[in-house]
Amino acid sequence: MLKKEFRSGFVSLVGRPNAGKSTLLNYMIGQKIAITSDKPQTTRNRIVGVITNDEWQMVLLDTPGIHKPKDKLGDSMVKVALNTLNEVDVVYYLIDGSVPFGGGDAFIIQKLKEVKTPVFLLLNKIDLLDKNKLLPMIDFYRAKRDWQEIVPVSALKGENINSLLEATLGHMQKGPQYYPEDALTDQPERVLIAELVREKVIETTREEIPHSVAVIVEHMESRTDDLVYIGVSIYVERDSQKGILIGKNGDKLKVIGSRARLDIEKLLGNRVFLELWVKVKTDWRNRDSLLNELGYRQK
Ligand SMILES: Nc1nc2c(ncn2[C@@H]2O[C@H](COP(=O)(O)OP(=O)(O)OP(=O)(O)O)[C@@H](O)[C@H]2O)c(=O)[nH]1
Ligand SMILES: [Mg+2]
Repeated sequence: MLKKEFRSGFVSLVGRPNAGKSTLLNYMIGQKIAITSDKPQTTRNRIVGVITNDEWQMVLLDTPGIHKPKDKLGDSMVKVALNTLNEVDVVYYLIDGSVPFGGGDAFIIQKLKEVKTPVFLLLNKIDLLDKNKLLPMIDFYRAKRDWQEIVPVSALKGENINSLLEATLGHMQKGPQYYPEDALTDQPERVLIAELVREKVIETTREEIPHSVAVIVEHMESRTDDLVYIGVSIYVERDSQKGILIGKNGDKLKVIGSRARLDIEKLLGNRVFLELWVKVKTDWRNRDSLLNELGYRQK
């Protein structure tokens, strides 16, 4: 029997902050490779997720939420997202179906009108919706643009993701296997670890702090066969934020550390000794050299 020709392609996930892009990426990959949170602007970089089988490979690109930038980090995040639109075979434009249409989505739809790539409109979070609202909502969005597909989904519950995959496969062309068959992501282990720490900081803080935090793994070494030592710096922008993050008697930092350690141990399959330092880097979100050092793309 003749083997079918191998197919492959790229899909970019774009949308406003909090639409559920990273949740969808994790669901489709079957593992947590992107951190998620209920606070906007969680993802700061393009994150590759790979699905491979004998017949095809799909490379998904999770991107930062498109928003009105207030600093250089924000500029870079929005550019990262918009730059993917013309590089891929399919764009998934995720809408949070549980919040009203607003200027942010009007801006993205305008941008999408300028690209030739097929765009799937994904109405996400349908688990939160009254089913009677779905059809009128689909009609509302149908009038906004000529979408390749409109797919209601729940990234959190995994609803309708199989039909989404089927529809997407129709756009994969004959092509190479871009990543090894066992690759799930392009992120190095140290980045995954730093991101898990950042996720716990976002989870346990409010207002400006989640946006003011950057995390770097400084040291990582095996101390014994089953114990890895990991030293991590958490950067904030002001002394007052450092105080909040450490908390009374170091309590807050302890919570962050123990939650992060559990996730990191799961990731590495090893016991972990995690040491966290909080440091101040004034206004790092507007300083090119620091943005580069912290791994946030500048284009
Ligand atoms: N109920 C429900 N919640 C969802 C769904 N998808 C995502 N969420 C929640 O929405 C919040 C935002 O999800 P993320 O995946 O971090 O959103 P994002 O689009 O990656 O956000 P940014 O990285 O900030 O652009 C999280 O609290 C998720 O648990 C869904 O289908 N249903
Ligand atoms: Mg995200």
